[in-house]
Amino acid sequence: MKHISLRGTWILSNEAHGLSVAAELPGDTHSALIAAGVIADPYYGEQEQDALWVGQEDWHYEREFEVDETFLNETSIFINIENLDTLASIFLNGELVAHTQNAFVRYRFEVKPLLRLGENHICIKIHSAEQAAKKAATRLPYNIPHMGFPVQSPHRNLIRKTQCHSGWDWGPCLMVSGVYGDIYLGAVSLVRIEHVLISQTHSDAGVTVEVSCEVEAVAAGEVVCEFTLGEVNLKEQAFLQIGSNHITRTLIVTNPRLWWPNGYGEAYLYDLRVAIGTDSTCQRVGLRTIEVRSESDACGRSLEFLVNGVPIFIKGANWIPADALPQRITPETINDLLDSATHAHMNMIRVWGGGQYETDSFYDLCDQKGLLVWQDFMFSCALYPANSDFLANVHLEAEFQVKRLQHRTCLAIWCGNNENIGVLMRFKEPKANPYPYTIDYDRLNDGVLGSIVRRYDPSRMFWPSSPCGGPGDFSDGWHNDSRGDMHFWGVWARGEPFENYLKISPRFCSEFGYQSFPSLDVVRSFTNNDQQNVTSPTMEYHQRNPGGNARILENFARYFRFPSGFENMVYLSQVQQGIAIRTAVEHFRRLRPTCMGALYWQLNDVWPACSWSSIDYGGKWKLLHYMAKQFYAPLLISVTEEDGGATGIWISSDLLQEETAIVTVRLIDFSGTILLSDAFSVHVAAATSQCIQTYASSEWTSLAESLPSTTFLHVALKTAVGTSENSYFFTHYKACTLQQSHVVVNIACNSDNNDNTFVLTLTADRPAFFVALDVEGIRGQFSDNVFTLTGSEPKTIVFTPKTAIGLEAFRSCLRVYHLRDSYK
Ligand code: BMA
Repeated sequence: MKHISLRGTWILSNEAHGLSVAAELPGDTHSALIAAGVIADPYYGEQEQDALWVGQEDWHYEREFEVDETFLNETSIFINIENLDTLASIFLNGELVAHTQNAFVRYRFEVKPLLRLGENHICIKIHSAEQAAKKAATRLPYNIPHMGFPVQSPHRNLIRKTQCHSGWDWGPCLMVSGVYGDIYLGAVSLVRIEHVLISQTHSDAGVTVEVSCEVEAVAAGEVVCEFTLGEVNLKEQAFLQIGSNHITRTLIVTNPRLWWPNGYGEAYLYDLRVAIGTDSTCQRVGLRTIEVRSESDACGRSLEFLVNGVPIFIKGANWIPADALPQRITPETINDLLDSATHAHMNMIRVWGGGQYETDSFYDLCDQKGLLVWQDFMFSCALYPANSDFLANVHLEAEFQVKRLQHRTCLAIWCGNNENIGVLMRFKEPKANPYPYTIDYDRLNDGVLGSIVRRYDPSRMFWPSSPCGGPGDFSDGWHNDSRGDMHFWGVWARGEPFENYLKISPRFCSEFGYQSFPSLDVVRSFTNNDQQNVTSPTMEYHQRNPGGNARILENFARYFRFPSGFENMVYLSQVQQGIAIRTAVEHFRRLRPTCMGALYWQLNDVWPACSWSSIDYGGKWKLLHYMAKQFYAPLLISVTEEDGGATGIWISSDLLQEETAIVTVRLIDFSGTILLSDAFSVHVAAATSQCIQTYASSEWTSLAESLPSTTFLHVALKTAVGTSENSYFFTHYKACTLQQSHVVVNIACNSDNNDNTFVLTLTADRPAFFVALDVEGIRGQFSDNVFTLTGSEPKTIVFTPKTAIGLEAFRSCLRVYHLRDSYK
């Protein structure tokens, strides 16, 4: 296929404002206007307000390009545009090519008759999605509501664009437009490959891979088809008719190297090359089976993922777009975020339905890193129309995305939407008149999305909604934890205590979250000094969940002595967030196999803000992310109060083999005196959770007067393949008589291999809790963070900077926080 790229610099203009600026495509309007100095950075202060007008306007992108004779001589020339956002009219040399109305479709239009030799002109006129949505709302026979947010563009549910562009409870309202994917002209005289779909059948004889190609032929005739999968190769002739053709061939891989999710083995990928006539594609494909089990059982109805027949306890987080400005999303930012996910032992990412079907590089990286993907269709927190135009539009989108992603090794499940069953009964309109809304819901959900999955990807589960009880189950998944997947928001949204996580028993918890303030350097990126206070206008402006900052402070009062100063508030908010999510995850893991998954809300941020994320905007790990690395580790030791008041020591193992572990249990008072020390060896069964030891409360109370407020329990587990440590308090932190502890850090450059890492040795004269290290302004990661220094033994931590830095610069930026130090 011949190719003319239309990537590069275009002119972006707006007639009404007499504006004309240079703009990159792929790219978005707002990024171009920021670069040209027309609008200020909307992430700083409250400057988003000064950018709201941009989404209310129409914008034109245009440029010239050259076409030569050999290109023009081809039989068919088409324009390929991916992620054109959203309502646009494309003109070539002044002639209309087509109108578009869906940002999630790859458009390919024949343009040969409109092209000329030499210079050509292309113009993409983008109509304001915000204006179009308002207009569409006036034409509805009945109102179709959506959840609203503090700064928002209305009626986003009537337009097929990334729903969170219109504002969310963690994101700005930036109604961007532009083209975010590839844009080029392709020329062929025979065929172009539209899609390659695969199916795998595993047996003792090997893996049979059926490769099915959808091919568009511009001329009839014989072509050579070549299929190569690893070492297996097949070359044959095929006859093509003009128009759409399907070519299906079967390849058998004997002795396959299987693909495994992160933590279970290698994510091995084979190259699958398909060449048909003059067009060819290459995909990377892993050989594995994925089964989603949802079966009635004594507890209700399960939700469980099995890879290669092995039940996987799912550990992960919810993914939102990597940036509110699409132009800033690069393969590097995605790689960095997904690396952070795997380093915290995650094995699944949920691509949440209020965002976007992700870029090819996102799925490439998930395939490579062994990250399973829970893929929502892009519908969220709203009801949607089901008139024939809307359904036809959604049909195009779903068919394209299912065919595009079907071959992905990482793709584990298709899910119809985020929380739309829940909102069906929340809005006043469907409450008053449920029929049209319920029928509309089903027509779009099962009628279009479900049917398309069944047709083009029949081996994968279509899960109607998240949360839901399972296919065909319309019960209230929000409050019933016995079936399917659950979104548990009692602790954040209803202000319930963290202990309430221990009262639920989900089969699979696909959302639960707790907010924190962003890290100090991130706060400093969007505020001036005067605003660095948790109730300042800017800090409240960057909090989109009404009352969110107050909720964070409310729990300081519930659990902690009140922190002094802004820095300690930021620190404690991140510790508190980590404790909340850790409480839930430890419990969910102890519930295995009743519960088989935990995806916390949310991994990342679209802009610098107060939110539920574990990774700050820009990629810095919040303390929650370091704690996730601990609570998602394959071997986890945890402590809980058993029924009857005894203290139970638990080990949760995701390992597929048994291990022998040495467990130590120490009761230590806050001055550092060890009151009890137990060490024993235990047999840790594979892939299970077990209570390995209990202590009656009388055992403790005989050792210390006023035990709950003067002591803590430190537990540790050591095996040949890993370690885990935990500290357990008998009462709320604020009731504990913590003693001031002096933490000393010794820093050395790692001279071993000249790799510019720093080795920190920390000691403390008394126990110090939630010890957290921060280097403001320096990008990089600590090998561990947020830990207890018992006072008896030192701790060694390695810091790996992203870019080389000197010892003195590192030392001067290092700050050490711990709980007793957070208050006067
Ligand atoms: C969820 C999500 C999002 C939202 C989050 C926090 O349930 O699905 O819509 O951002 O809660 O409120």
